[in-house]
Amino acid sequence: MTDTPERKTRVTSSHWGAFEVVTEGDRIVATRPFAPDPAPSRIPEILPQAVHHDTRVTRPSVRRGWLETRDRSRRGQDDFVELPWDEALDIAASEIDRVRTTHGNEAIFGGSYGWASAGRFHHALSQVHRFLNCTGGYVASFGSYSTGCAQAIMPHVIGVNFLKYMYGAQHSWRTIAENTETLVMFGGINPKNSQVSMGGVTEHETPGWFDRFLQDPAMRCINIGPQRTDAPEGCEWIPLRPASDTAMMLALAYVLEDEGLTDRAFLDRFTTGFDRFRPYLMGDSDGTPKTPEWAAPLCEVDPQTIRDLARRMAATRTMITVAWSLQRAEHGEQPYWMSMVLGAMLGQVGLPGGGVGYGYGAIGGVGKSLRRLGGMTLGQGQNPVEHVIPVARIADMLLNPGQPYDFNGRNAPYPDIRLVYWAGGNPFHHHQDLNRLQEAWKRPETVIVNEPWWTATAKRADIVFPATTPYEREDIGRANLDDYLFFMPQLIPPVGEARSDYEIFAGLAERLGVGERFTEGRDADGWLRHLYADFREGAARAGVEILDFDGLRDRNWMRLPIRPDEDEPSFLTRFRDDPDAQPLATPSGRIEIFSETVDGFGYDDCPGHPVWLPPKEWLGEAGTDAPLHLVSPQPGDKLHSQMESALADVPGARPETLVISPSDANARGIATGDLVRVHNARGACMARALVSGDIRPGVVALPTGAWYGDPGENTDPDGNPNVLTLDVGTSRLGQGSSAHTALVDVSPAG
Ligand SMILES: Nc1nc2c(c(=O)[nH]1)N[C@H]1C(S)=C(S)[C@@H](COP(=O)(O)OP(=O)(O)OC[C@H]3O[C@@H](n4cnc5c(=O)[nH]c(N)nc54)[C@H](O)[C@@H]3O)O[C@H]1N2
Ligand SMILES: Nc1nc2c(c(=O)[nH]1)N[C@H]1C(S)=C(S)[C@@H](COP(=O)(O)OP(=O)(O)OC[C@H]3O[C@@H](n4cnc5c(=O)[nH]c(N)nc54)[C@H](O)[C@@H]3O)O[C@H]1N2
Ligand SMILES: [Mo]
Repeated sequence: MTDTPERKTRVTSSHWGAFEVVTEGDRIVATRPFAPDPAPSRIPEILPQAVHHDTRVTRPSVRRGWLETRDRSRRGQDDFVELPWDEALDIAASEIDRVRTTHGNEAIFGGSYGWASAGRFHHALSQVHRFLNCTGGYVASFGSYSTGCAQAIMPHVIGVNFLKYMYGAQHSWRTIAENTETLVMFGGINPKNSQVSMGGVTEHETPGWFDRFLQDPAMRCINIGPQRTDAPEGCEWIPLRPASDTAMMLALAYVLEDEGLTDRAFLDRFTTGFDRFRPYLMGDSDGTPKTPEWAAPLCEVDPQTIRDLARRMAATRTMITVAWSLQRAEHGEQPYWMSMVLGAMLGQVGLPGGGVGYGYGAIGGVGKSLRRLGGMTLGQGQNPVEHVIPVARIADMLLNPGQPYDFNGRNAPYPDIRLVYWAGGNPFHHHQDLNRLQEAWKRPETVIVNEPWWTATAKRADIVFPATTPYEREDIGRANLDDYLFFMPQLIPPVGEARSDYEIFAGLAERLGVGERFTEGRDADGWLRHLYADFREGAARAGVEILDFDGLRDRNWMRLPIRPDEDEPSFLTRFRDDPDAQPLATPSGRIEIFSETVDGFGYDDCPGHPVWLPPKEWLGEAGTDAPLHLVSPQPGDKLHSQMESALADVPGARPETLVISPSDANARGIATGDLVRVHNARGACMARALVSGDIRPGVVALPTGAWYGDPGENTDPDGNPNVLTLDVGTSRLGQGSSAHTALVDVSPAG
């Protein structure tokens, strides 16, 4: 008898969209595009290799030094002892119990940031937070590496939760296509980044919309930033020094004011504080008028270009868009606030196709016009511990227990963390200044990680539980910014002894005496049906009929009829229609050009109105030891560090590619394909050079996503830019990540 494994093709969903998966018996052998997607991502092509890669964690593993002597110093350099599940769960549960009884739950950090995988129930972050809440709570984290700074500053300016604004109140692509004449994109809009979206993006629309914009003779699309490739081919490009956008925006504002192009009526009716800002803009308060000639040496954009652009912006329907990257830098609050001030001065906020928008292109869902359906979220319960740190301040917290820090008007001491639990993220890829994090990581007594792969973080943990990938368990795929619904079938059995995060936490909860509280008596299937029934009821109330659970399981996926024929007016449109009846939720009820609240915090790094503040590291102050500005954008071929081990196997793929301008490359004798060393005082990594005229001289770009080499290695071999980046908060207000603030040099290697 010959054993031919059965071949099956099924659809699943992921952060980068839906795709077909071909299995043969226990193995994933291929993936294929999902037919309804007009521009499918190629990210899943590497999946078969990644899922079965020998870097999978296959058994519960405990670090030898920790097991034997509770050593803290050798994280990342030690070997691991594999243990049976019961034994490993016993050890982890008694350690959690020891820490919470000895030091209280304030000594447990469960902020556990990361993208994990798509799927509503097996969402690792919800699982770890729910579990820790059941055990008495944990120190949590606020915001994200993506938009933490914007989430802190923008409510002061427009009185709304930033994410709500971005996902619910911005113009749709269609509105832009029909109305916008000038699209001014600070940091570009990159279809490469809109390949992904939290929880999934099924129809990738961004490239299609740009095809339409670029064919429209009445529309101009202008990318302002260090790289031409940040916007689709065919867009205009104004090369600009990184971190100088606020200077450019101020100069645009100056031209409007100087030439009588400011919309005074709009400012009077819909904003507050222009009178406090104007003296700074015109130079009355500091003797420096923010003219194009003032801005030119800062941003290295010709004054005439700035004047022409300001005039065109005032004369046409103009939409300003700002990439998230601009606030992922020191003083990232300023370009965000200033862009809204500029939009207000143009008087087009709330008009179709006018005003200001954030994060178009950052992820696939921004600009999709859809009716919202709530639900299908696993309840996380209540966290009895109140302390929440800004997410990107993790190393500061571990290094400075008990030390006070500022955050958005609050001053509090950092908690004293003894135990770190991480599930669904990879801080040794995502955090800044990894050599510093490596030092901070020696502080906690215990680090527990759930991970499918031996990532740089798993290697630096004390207890590692092997987690399944979404292909090894059943789930429901559904994202708020998407109009599809998926049953995500279990495609293969768990690799090795992997268990879902849910099973892992259920095992720990039981040992800690809160099993029933965590599971509520349901198994995974019970939870899926429970969450789905809730969602289906909510959808029915909203007039949307969907298949029942078993129907969806049979059909694998369905499209949801939630695309409206016409866009609903956003809150800014309603505000514009009647600012007295529909005020903003700011203290003044209006757009705050000057904020008494922010001013009252007394922060010199984020005063009461937007100002030009150079960051610690930028081209304006580059010395000879580090003369180049490093930007570290998102990788085009994957999501962050996910599936890194399989991608790294592709011949020539590692180290990562560093884009460098012809003049900077020539000055160093570097050609395309050469191995180079990228370095500064914080660290060094290898990279492979790509010499390109699409990047501004003085700037180099190295994408994020490589893992981080072993401790003791002088130079990271794979090209993780975070050995070079600066680990400081954006300001005392936002305390976001400053990943795009870094000066480096590049040298030929070998
Ligand atoms: N220099 C620089 N650094 C940056 C950025 C930058 O622009 N420049 N960007 C920052 C931003 S915006 C972000 S969002 C972060 C991203 O940083 P992360 O979100 O931490 O990156 P990922 O690689 O997506 O990490 C997710 C991890 O979860 C694991 N995982 C997947 N599914 C599951 C699961 O079901 N269970 C468990 N337990 N684990 C699972 C994956 O294997 C992976 O290791 O990086 C930040 N870092
Ligand atoms: N394929 C893929 N797509 C992704 C991700 C991924 O991992 N892979 N990650 C997703 C996540 S978590 C996020 S948060 C978003 C991030 O979305 P963004 O923040 O928009 O993306 P980045 O790639 O960090 O940066 C975009 C560009 O900003 C430019 N830039 C840097 N500094 C400056 C500056 O000071 N001024 C100007 N004008 N431009 C500047 C750089 O040239 C860079 O290429 O992307 C998402 N999309
Ligand atoms: Mo992000």
